[in-house]
Amino acid sequence: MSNKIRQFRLAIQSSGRLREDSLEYMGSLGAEFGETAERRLIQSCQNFNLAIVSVRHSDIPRYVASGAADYGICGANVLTELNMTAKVVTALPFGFCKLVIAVPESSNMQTIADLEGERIATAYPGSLERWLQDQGIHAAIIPIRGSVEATVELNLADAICDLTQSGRTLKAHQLVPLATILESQAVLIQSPHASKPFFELIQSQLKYETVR
Ligand code: PRT
Repeated sequence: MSNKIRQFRLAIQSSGRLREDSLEYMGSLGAEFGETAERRLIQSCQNFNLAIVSVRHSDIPRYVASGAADYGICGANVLTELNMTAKVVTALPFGFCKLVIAVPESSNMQTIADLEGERIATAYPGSLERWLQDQGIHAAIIPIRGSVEATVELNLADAICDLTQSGRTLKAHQLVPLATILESQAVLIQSPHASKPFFELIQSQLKYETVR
């Protein structure tokens, strides 16, 4: 049997809004990565017994749940979308956004009840479906992978359900928020299979660093 200690793994977004903040956060804890080899999907940390696993944001909860990654950094909204619970180690100070229903500025839809029978385009069909059920509203969900804000102008939908942060994208498409489905920020999650709590791992690696 090998005595080699298995490297711990942290799953982060491979590219997109949360990647740089996730790397910066790990840097603030003392982790060093050197030159990021963008094509390397599993990259060893230079000074910690930790590898960064770069994957699609929406896949992070599954990697962590299965134990393929010990820890992960993702938006809380993706846990809601996948209807998954995870051990949240800590909430992180980035990735702040809201999942909202938005309608055209000129629309007659002014209350949640006005969504009855309408078509709502979204990249978050799971979250939307559960919210509509809770509200007792029957609406057609149009699943779209991206550029959701354009769907109303193109008459594919009557309203949208999408993430917003500054609100500028909604405004640019003459859309206004009608309801907030959830508020989100980045969270650090831990696998039920992880053999060490996240901060214990960080502490042990820092101690090792100082005696090395
Ligand atoms: O990696 P993968 O392709 O699976 O994920 P992804 O395409 O969802 O990645 P990405 O980078 O778009 O989003 C990753 C996560 O960042 C989201 O799930 C949220 O947790 C978080 N986040 C924070 C945001 C935003 N803010 C945000 N504003 N994600 C997306 N947006 C988009 C939104 O969809 C809209 O198109 O930004 C636009 C609106 O921004 P404002 O500032 O104009 O309101």
